[in-house]
Amino acid sequence: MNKYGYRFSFGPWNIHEGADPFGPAVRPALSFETKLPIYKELGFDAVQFHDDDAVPDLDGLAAAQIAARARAVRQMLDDHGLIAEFVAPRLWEHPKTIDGGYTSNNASERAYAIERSKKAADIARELGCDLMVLWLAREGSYMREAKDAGRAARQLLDAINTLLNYDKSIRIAIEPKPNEPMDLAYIPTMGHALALGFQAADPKRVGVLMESAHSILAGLDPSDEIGFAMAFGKLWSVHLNDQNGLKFDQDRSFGAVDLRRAFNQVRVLDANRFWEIGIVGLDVKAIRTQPAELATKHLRNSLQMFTRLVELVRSLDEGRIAGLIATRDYEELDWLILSHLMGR
Ligand code: 3MF
Ligand code: MG
Repeated sequence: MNKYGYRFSFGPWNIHEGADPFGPAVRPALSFETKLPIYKELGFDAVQFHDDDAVPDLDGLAAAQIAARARAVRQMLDDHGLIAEFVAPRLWEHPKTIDGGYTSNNASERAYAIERSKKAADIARELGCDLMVLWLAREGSYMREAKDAGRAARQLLDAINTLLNYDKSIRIAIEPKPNEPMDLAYIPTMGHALALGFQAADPKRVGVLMESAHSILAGLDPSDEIGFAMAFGKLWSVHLNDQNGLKFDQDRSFGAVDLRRAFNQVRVLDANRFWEIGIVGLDVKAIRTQPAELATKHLRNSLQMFTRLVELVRSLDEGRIAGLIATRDYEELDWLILSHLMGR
């Protein structure tokens, strides 16, 4: 926890080997055990999990084996003074998810996606957390005519209802993203995610996770996406990072591309007391050129950036801002914010 009461998290995938679609790994893989001590060293409090980050090869395991392995991971977390923030079913790597999970055109593949998600809920329970994140990676299309967007929306709702019914205490946070790996995803924005959640059988247990890069890729402003979700008490987690325009999902360090955009995300989180609601997740990746022994600085930078921006947010002259709004002097407001970010 930082001095302002915020807690921080990342996933084991955020310390990674640097492979990209055009080249192999450039850094050695670290085991989960090796990554764990790094959390506290860098000032983090919580771990985000894919189901198979916690229980590798879970497809071949029986329920009791999955539970036993998850309990062992819980013990490792306890030993390091860490908690689990959420578990996300990884529905985009298995051969049965090539055409999507819940919205696959094949019934047995859809059934696989549901069974796999139930296992993720079981793992979350064993890890002592009640939050499941659904990044709906392949729930979309490359070929408009191959799927049906309306049917897909109903299938996604059915899947969410099935999970809410399977585990009566799980909460689900949908993580929207407009593209990549799919050409077009069915739940591209906060608005789509919230609309789906409000239709659910138990809407109180469905919220959202906002990822900065995903909002930017959708052509939207992340702070407005945060504000929209928080207006309805629905922002339960964030993946703060940064993104240089409309290209591949970069997962750059928070604030590395657009400082003012990062500042505004922190400002709306802080105004809505996010520290009382959730954990600040940083879904950032070291750039491929970073040497292995220096490949956690993106996490340090992102956490420090958040804390420094909280300080800037709280030292803003809010009275002066209100005055400039009253006189509609938005150019002076522009200058006030820019001067503040530049330190004078
Ligand atoms: C993809 C993502 C994912 C999700 C993760 C947890 C690998 O763009 O952001 O990171 O955050 O699967 O939901
Ligand atoms: Mg993410």
